[in-house]
Amino acid sequence: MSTVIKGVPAPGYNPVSASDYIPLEKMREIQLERFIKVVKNAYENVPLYRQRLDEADFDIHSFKSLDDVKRLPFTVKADLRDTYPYGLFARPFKDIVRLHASSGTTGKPIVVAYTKEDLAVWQQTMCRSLAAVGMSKEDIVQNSYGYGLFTGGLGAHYGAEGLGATVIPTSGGNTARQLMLMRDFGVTAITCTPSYFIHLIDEAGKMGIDLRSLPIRRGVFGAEPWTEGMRRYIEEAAGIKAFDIYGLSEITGPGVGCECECQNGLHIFEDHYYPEIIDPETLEVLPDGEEGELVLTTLSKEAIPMIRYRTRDITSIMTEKCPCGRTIRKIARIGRRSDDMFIIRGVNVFPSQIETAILNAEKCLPNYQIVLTRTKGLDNMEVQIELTPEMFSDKVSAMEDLNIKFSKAIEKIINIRAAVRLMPPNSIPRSEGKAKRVVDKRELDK
Ligand code: DLL
Repeated sequence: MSTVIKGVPAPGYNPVSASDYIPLEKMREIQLERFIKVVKNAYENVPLYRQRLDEADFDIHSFKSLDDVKRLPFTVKADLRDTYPYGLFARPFKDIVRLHASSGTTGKPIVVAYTKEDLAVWQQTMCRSLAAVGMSKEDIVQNSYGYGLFTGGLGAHYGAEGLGATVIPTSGGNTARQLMLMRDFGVTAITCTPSYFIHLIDEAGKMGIDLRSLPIRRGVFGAEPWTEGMRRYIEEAAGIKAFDIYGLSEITGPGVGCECECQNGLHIFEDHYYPEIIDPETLEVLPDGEEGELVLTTLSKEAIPMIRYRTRDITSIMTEKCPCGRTIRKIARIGRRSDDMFIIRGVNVFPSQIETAILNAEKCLPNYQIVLTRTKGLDNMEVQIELTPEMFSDKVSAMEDLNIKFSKAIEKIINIRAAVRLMPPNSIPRSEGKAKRVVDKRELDK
């Protein structure tokens, strides 16, 4: 499905990006036209949507402008779980060519499906993502997102291939081998989770490989929240430019949005994904610039249309024009999910706040874990921070000073004192995919 508008030039940019420059009014027309089609598809082919739309008294013939979107009911993750595995499919299996699944923390995974056309759109938005960060067919891309049911591996793979780049499908894991290949194959760009790249930096140091001396220039990191502090660390330690890419299985996978070379906000590929920001309490749509929960509608997905899907990801739609010239809107970096938040002694805390505090306080690796326990009904939070060998000292007073420094930095941001435990190098478990930042033992302890 090509949305390239003839006559809209994108000089100097990869032709795959032409849809990123569609004039605003034209884009709204495309969105409305596709929105109506998607709702029709959902109504006609998915019993749950038919029931919801009838309950909401939504008559498709009354869908005349994007303002009418507000009248559509929301979809939530539980809808996918409740209709497990195939209840939201709008196409028969003869038209479906791939399934992916996202494992939740509890119970059954959610299942997502794609027609051939859906895969073509996904590849296109991934191509546009990689082109936006300056990648091209000249690149040799190491794809260390996990291959399999997770959408990261195949999503990035086909995107890079579509761009004409050379893909090395390493998947996650076997870190020493990854580093050997990166060096020997002259890798110029990597795609993986930011936490896995931190691990690669760490291991490279141990193997005596200086990433800054290798040809690698770009990294496209996503699938989990990461901070500006982490970006600074990665860019300095590896001598690359680090870019943020966003997506979720329910909507397609990676490539719903991606940063451009300006590294300030992620452009949403608005011709395929319609973004809204809502107040998660009142469910009111918020104006651009205000922070709230991101709600996404797939504008071209055939196999599973998603109407006003509540992502739980907290961000805002940015109001300023991007200097890169793209007309598609941007969202601010997603630092947190509404369900990531934990409450400790009445205070709402997000792991990204702890990460910012740690990285502001000291030049250390962003390897940390937050352990929550409950003793006699009282919640305790311990922030375990891994030290680098250089930070480690056998002087007790030096370690105490460091502990106080971290503790104060955390208190400054979240307003409560946290117990800090300094951990020896390599003691916090590494992940090949998404890092586990919070270990909540409160249910177990009571
Ligand atoms: O993580 C898809 C993906 C793969 C995105 C590779 C980017 C790169 P899920 O496993 O379904 O899909 O997880 C989706 O991960 O709702 C966010 O909470 C979080 N997430 C994804 N990208 C980012 C990001 C993939 N750049 C969930 N920043 C989403 C913050 C992110 N959180």
